[in-house]
Amino acid sequence: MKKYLTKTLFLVVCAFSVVSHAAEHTVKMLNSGKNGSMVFEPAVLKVSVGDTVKFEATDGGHNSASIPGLIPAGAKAWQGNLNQDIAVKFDKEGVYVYQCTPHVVLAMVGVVVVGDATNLEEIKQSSAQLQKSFVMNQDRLGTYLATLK
Ligand SMILES: [Cu+2]
Repeated sequence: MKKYLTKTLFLVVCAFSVVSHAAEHTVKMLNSGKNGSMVFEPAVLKVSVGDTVKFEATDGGHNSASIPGLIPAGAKAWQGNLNQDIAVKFDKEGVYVYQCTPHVVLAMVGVVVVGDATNLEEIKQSSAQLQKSFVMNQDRLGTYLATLK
């Protein structure tokens, strides 16, 4: 009897560890953060495939929107409204660069890495033009991308 119970308990523990729960992460949209003004925090976020990121309208006047050409091929784009939270589920691996539409010129951009940064080199090349358009914090996105391997 005791042996049976032990075995059952073992199987139950195994079953629980196999079920992986998709996590939910939060990114704040801020007028002023630890690393400057007009920032997403955390600006670089690593998640697993299937996770959800909630972009939180902590301060007003911001949104979160993916940037065409700066997400993995075939990945779903998103476009949040100003002053509103938006939850985005990430099903495709790779690097995603997103912006706050009214403040992209101030380099209010962020990076989500889903699984491995498989498209990092493409993202670095494709984002060069965008980085030139920043009138402030011109090295910000480059610094973010440099933290990835
Ligand atoms: Cu903004």
